[in-house]
Amino acid sequence: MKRGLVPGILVVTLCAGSVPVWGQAVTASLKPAGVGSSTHAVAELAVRYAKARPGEPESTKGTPRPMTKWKNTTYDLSVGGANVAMMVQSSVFAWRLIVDTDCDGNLSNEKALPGSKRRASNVVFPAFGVKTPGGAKIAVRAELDNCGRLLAYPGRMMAGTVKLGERGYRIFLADGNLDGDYDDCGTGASACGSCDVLAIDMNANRKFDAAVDGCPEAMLLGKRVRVNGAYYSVTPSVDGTSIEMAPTTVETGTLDAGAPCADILLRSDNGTYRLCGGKKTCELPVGRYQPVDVRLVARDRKGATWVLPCTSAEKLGTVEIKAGQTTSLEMGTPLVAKVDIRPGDDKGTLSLGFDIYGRAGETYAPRAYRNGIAQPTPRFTIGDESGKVLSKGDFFKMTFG
Ligand SMILES: [Ca+2]
Ligand SMILES: [Ca+2]
Ligand SMILES: [Ca+2]
Repeated sequence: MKRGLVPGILVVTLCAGSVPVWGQAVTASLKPAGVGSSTHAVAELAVRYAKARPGEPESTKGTPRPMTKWKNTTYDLSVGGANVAMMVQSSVFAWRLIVDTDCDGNLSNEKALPGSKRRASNVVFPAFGVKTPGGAKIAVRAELDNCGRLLAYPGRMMAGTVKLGERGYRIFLADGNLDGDYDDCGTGASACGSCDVLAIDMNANRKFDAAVDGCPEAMLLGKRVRVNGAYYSVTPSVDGTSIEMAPTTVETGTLDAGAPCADILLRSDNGTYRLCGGKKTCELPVGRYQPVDVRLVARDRKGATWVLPCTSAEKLGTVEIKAGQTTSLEMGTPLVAKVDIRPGDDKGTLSLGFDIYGRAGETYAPRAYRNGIAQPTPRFTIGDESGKVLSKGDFFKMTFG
């Protein structure tokens, strides 16, 4: 950016591919806040799975006596560098969670936390604090899903209001990797639960939208964030009690996704961005990005929206955005459907696999969604030379013989 002065007038001249800097750095104070339904989108980015421990639950010292007809499962969760043993005791309509909150390897000195469940949702346990051998106290909460997996989330967040220009924005930080610190930045390759989480309600509707002006409102913590078109560097304090946001100059380039209707979430240490809303291109700060959530979106003649989710975007690799240049992302249509036939698990059976591949070899689900409703999976019919049908089925069953 170049600035030049003429009498009485500030002239701001922009080079191609850069964004101007306005305003001063601001620091917002953050205070602990509970996790509720309105902040669930933030918690989801911090989800981790506790590992079910093979073998008998009695291998944990001080295990409460198994309750008659109750199932006992022991899990291990890494919190602040310590291994925390957790036990779920469950019957048909009741659940208890016992956590080694003081990391002494003994569950007999712990209180059982009652779980609650609404219809088909997860069993939710109250938040609890883990005191690590290093002295940190880390808030955690856990949920048990319908497959018996124990999910762990931060038990609290840090919340406040940051003033950017004339507007105040609600802002949240979560200790996404449960290590007691709030300044762990992610990269393009970071997965949920491996670093910390930042959320900003950019459109002030008290919800965390999937995208506002090409940015998700809840994201893995990066070094930068774009809020309503302006870029800021982001520096949380280690203890999460404050966050500094400084307007910053950013060189930008263009991503061209080729497919006119792709919906792509792109992650990097520059922050997280989203190409969506029928746009073919978007502006991004210079850097390397990982496409992490990809969908193809199309409308039919009746105006219905069809979505085909990508099940593996690995083949897309990473995308480098260079200043003032356009980078093409080869992906999407034309799609190729492939059936692979292998011997089945049982003798005399064959297993049929069905996959849809995009231009870069990325894989799409064999099930599309029309206006948000899952459509039937593809079916197959096998006939002999005379046209007699020998077998038919759908690709979810995948085996015949
Ligand atoms: Ca204990
Ligand atoms: Ca952390
Ligand atoms: Ca919002």
